[in-house]
Order: sequence, then structure tokens, then C-alpha cells
Amino acid sequence: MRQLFLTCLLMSALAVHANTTTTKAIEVQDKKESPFGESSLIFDAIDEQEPISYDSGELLDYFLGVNRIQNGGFSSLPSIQGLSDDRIKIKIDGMNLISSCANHMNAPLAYAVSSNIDEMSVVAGLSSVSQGGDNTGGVIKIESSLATFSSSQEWSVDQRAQSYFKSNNETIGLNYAATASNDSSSIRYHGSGVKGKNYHAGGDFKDAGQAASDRGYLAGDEVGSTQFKNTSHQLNLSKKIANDIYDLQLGYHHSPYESFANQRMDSVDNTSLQSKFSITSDYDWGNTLSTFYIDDTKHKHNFGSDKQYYYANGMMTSYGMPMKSEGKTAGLNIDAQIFLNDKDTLKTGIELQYYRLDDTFYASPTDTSTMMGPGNFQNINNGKRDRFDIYTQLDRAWSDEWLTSLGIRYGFVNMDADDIQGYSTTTNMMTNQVTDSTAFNNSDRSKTDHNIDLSLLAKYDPNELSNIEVGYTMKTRSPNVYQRYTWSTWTMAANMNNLYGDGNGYVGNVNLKPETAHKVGFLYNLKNQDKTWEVKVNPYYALIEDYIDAVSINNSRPDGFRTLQFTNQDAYIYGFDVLAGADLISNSSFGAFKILTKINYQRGKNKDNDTNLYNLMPLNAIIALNHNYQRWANTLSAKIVDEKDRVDAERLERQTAGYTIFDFKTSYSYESLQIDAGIDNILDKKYDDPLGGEYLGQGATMSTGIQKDTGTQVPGMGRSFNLSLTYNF
Ligand SMILES: [Cu+2]
Repeated sequence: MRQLFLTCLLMSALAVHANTTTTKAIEVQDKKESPFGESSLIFDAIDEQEPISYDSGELLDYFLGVNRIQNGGFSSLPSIQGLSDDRIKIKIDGMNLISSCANHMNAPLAYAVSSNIDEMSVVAGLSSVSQGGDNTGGVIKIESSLATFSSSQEWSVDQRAQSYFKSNNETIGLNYAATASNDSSSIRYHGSGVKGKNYHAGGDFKDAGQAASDRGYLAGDEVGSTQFKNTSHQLNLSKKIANDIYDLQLGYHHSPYESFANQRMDSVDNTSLQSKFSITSDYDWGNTLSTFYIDDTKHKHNFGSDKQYYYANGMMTSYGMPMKSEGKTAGLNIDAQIFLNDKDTLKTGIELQYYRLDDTFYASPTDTSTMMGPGNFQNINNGKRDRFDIYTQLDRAWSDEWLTSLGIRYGFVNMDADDIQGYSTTTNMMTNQVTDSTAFNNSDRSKTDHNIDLSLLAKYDPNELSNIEVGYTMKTRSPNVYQRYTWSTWTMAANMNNLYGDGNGYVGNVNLKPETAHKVGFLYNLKNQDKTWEVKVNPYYALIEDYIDAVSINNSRPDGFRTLQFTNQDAYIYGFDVLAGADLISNSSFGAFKILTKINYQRGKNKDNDTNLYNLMPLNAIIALNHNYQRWANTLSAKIVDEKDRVDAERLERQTAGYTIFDFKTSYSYESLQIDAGIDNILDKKYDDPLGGEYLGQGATMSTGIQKDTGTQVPGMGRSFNLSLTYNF
């Protein structure tokens, strides 16, 4: 029901009101809605979710200012106004999850199952310090477990079962949710499973043939390494006692495989165990939310079924390249909102986070040389990133027209990593392992950052029909463990450390500093008298000091790719986002028609090396025509994307051509049954995905077996017929 998304986008303020009945937190926030808080969009658990989606990142496409970087089948990386990946804080049920993989295969959205999302909000413009620290790009909040209690002491049970099918990659998904509740207790379970094959582009983008010398056949339009399988279970036990709601959440996520078309390796087993305990308290004087969470992730990496597995090369013989990363995260957040008087709300809180990471490349048991043996290669040994944050923010309603929000946050980040070793401790063997590891082990790796965030926001609301929001924020983020502590300049090892999907190799830098984004923005909302049309315009400019970018340290690799090292440089990003909607026909005998548009433009430059920033979406627009008639809803939409000709020369980013794709969706509900159907990419357009990265989905991907000059961008998905059936009982 995409039309509901788009409608909500334009009615976000109204949507907040409309949903207050089910969500206590929103009810309170709504009394003093902060500037820029309005870019959020709320949708109800069952009625307004995207039914045919296994990647919750797809839901983000419809938020103002957001683009999605495809990353595997179900773990996409959001990009908000040009900043992406872990520059964005993604909070799922209050948990700040960290990706424990050298390619960010288990990015946080991998754990947010679309059918299990109650509420999603994006602060795309300027985020106040109370929204979260340790980010420079914005905040995405996902709630999957909002406790709902019935009005009587009698227990009642709600169940929902859904299945869906997507023709292009033969995806089959099933999910089931059950909630048993009375007026003070709630037990909720959600389980899901999804499995998809490789997807097909809108036409041939490479020659058909064997995926690799020891692998099967791929058609010319088949995008290698895009198959996936994922299961997830979540249980919530909630209890309301007086003014408090206690919630215990247990989650288990397991993916036996998820292949990556833009990485040299694939995920061959990812298991995450998550638990969370939260207390939400609501009083006359304000409210508090305390969340304690633990995440334990075990991730295995190897060559999936389309990448060469057997390497025999002189002395070196190896079967696969087993790698394992293990991440442990524990955190405590306490946030309070205190109504000081009718004008002032004080928001204050603390955040503690503990994180450990081990990332190991196992010795190849059949490798008799010292290239991939005899010992294990320690990519990260006991990496540490611990944080402590404290913030305070004052939101003040000066009058009915003026609202301001002033906040400051201090973040303490302590990072470290233990000594490492390569496969061999005695010989470089053309890999530089001994030289690099000795230099790393002799370096001072314990780093402490003191990060300051500021938010100064104002909203002028002269009448019901227009308002203006304006502000400045300073946001600081320390590097992640991979950016600071990966150490090997050896092409093969560096290739394995790639957070960007560009095919290059990356080397960490222990002397990296935190990056600080200074952003100014302006948001103008305008409606006409009878509210039949609405426009939102959001221009912005961000100057990022010590932007964590990379410079080439090896321009002469035989495959034409590069090996780069992380470094701090200065950068800026500017752009604008526009959202507009109008009722075309309100109430005819054929129903109501509405037109909606989202326009997104951004440019970014690295000032030090005078290149464009990597992975910025070119100018793009979505235009959608919605039709609603009784229980029937339809949307026909066009996504128009300009050519990408401003690219990052340092990373050899590819240019991509412009394209337009059309989608159609229809939804009909009858009693407890809901049927959704649609066609994605109706014209089966073949196009290069501007944010798709380098195609590494097949072949000898390990070292230098793929040539940059004969390569290509990962193409987008061709036509797909989709169907979903949802049954509520
Ligand atoms: Cu991985």
C-alpha cells in the first residue's frame, strides 16, 4: 500500500496526531513537536506496511531526503542527504546495532523485518541532540514492538499470517505474528522466513556463461551473487504496572546465505542473538525511557555459489577463504523528558555502549605455502569501541508561533585493538604481512575521542497553512573499528576490507580523527486554504571537517582497481529535497485521485583532493498517481533518475546513465483478507543502479582476477510481478 506511504509523507504532522491512540511516546512528544521532527512518518503495524518487501530499506525510499544503497538481498544501507552507512544512526527498538563485518553485510537494517515494523521515523533534515549521537548524517528510528494493551481484563488474541511472492528472483516469503493481550499484559511473537534466487536485470549486461571456472551457468541478464535466505524470530513480553511499561524482547536472526553482487565475498552464515529490556514511564511531569540491550553476532564469510572457490596458482592451492567475525555489543540508554512549565521541555539522557570485534581469516588447510597459512590472519584482534554520551536539550514554545530547541551532547569514545599477525609471522611472501603487522603492533592504538554535538533549531508557525523551520547542527562521529584498525596493504587482504562496494581494497589508519559535520538547513511547508495541495522544500548545506575519506596508496594494481587508505579530509555537501502533493479529484463516483512528487538533489565535494564524494545519488524524482475507491487502492509511479556524471575519481567510481522506471501497485481488502499485487519496472528497463557499486558477482574475485576496465556497475532489477496475501484473524 505504497500510496499510504506517500500520503503520509505529506501529512506527517497529521499522521502523528492520527496515531497517538496507539503510541504513548508519540502522544507526549507531539505536545511540543521539535523543529525538523516533522520529517518523520508514522505507520501502523498492520494497515499501512509495505506488504511485498523483504528489505526494510525499501520502505525508506519514500521518505524525504533518503536514498537506499542496495547491499545484499535484505541489508541495504540508507543514505540521508548524501551521508550513508554508519554515518547514520539506526536505532531498532532503542538498540544501536553495529555491523560486524568487513563489508557491512550485517548492517542494522538486516535485522529490521519489514512485516514486523510498527513505526519508522527518519530525521532527514537536522536532528536535535536528543535523537542520538555518534552520527553525522541523521537518525532512523524503527520500532517493532510497541506494546498494545486491550481495554478489558479478558485476554484477546490477534493473529496475522502473510505470504508473498516476487517473480523476478522467485522470492517466497512467509511471516506470522500473534499478539495476546489484556489491559495490563501483552505477549507478542513475530516469525518470518524469506528466500530469493539471483535477480535478473532488464536485459543482458554481460556475456552468458559459467559464473566461474568451478561454478555453474549464469544467463546474460542474471545478476550473480544476489541470492539470499533469512529467518527471524522475535518475542516480546510486556507488562503495564501503574505508570510504567516493562518490555522484554528476545530476537534471533539467522541467514544461512546472503550473496553480494558488489563484494568479493559472500555471507555464508550470519547469526544474531539480541535481547532488550526497556522501561517506559509516563508521569504528569514528563516521561522516561530506559533501554538495556545486548547483541551477539557471529558472521561467516566465504565465496558463495557464483564466485570461484578453488584457487590453484603456483605454490598456492586453496579451497575457499573462510573468514569469521564476531561482534558483541551491550548498551544502556536512559532518556528523560521533563515538562518544566507550559513553555519549556527539558530533554536529557545518557548512553553507554560496549563493543568488541574479532575478525579472522582462517588459514587455508590445503595451502602448503605461506601465502594463506600456516597461521590465521588476524584482521582485527579484540577491537574495542566503547562510548559514553550525555546530552541535554531545552525545547521552548515562546508563543503559539515560535518554537526553539537548543541542545548539547558530549560523547566519549575509547577505541583500541590488540596485536595482530598475518598468515605468516616469518616471511613477507610478496604480501608485506610481516612488515605491516610489525608496524601496526608497534603503533599506539589506544584512542580516546571527546566529541561535541550541538543543535540549534527554530520553528516559526504563523498560521495553519505555512511554517518555516531553520537551524544549525554540529554532529561528530568517531571512525569505526575497521576504519581505524585494519592494517594490511596486501591487495588480497585489503580487498576483503571494503565498506563501499566499489571493488577497491582499503587499509585502516590508527591516526584517524573523528569527523564533524556542520549543517545548516531550512524547511518550508506550505498548504492552500482547503488543504488540497501541500509543498515542502528543504535546502541544506553541510561542511564536514575531517571527513573520513580514502586516498590511493596503490595505483598500479594489475586488475586496474586501487588500494586506498582511510584519511581525514574536508568535504561539503549541499542539496535540496522537495515534496509536493495535490488532490486531483476528491470525491467522484470513481473514487479519489491524488498526485505526489518527491525530488532529491545533492552534490558533494572533497575539498582536499578536489573530487566528488562517493556514492551520491544523481538528481532524481518520484511522481506517483494514487487512486482510492472504497476498499481498493492503486498507485502508478515513475522514478526518474538523471545520469551520474559527477563521480569520485579517487575510487574510480563509474558514471551511470539516466533512466526512468514505472511501478504499479494495487491493494484490495475484503473482511479479514488483504490482497496486494504489483508490477515493478513495468517496461523491464535495463539500467545501472547509481548506488549499486561495482559488479563482482561472479568470477575469480579473491585477488586480482576481475578487471576494472571490462567490468560494469551492478544493474537494477528488471520487471517483477508481485503478489501478497495477508490474513488477519
Ligand atoms: Cu561479511
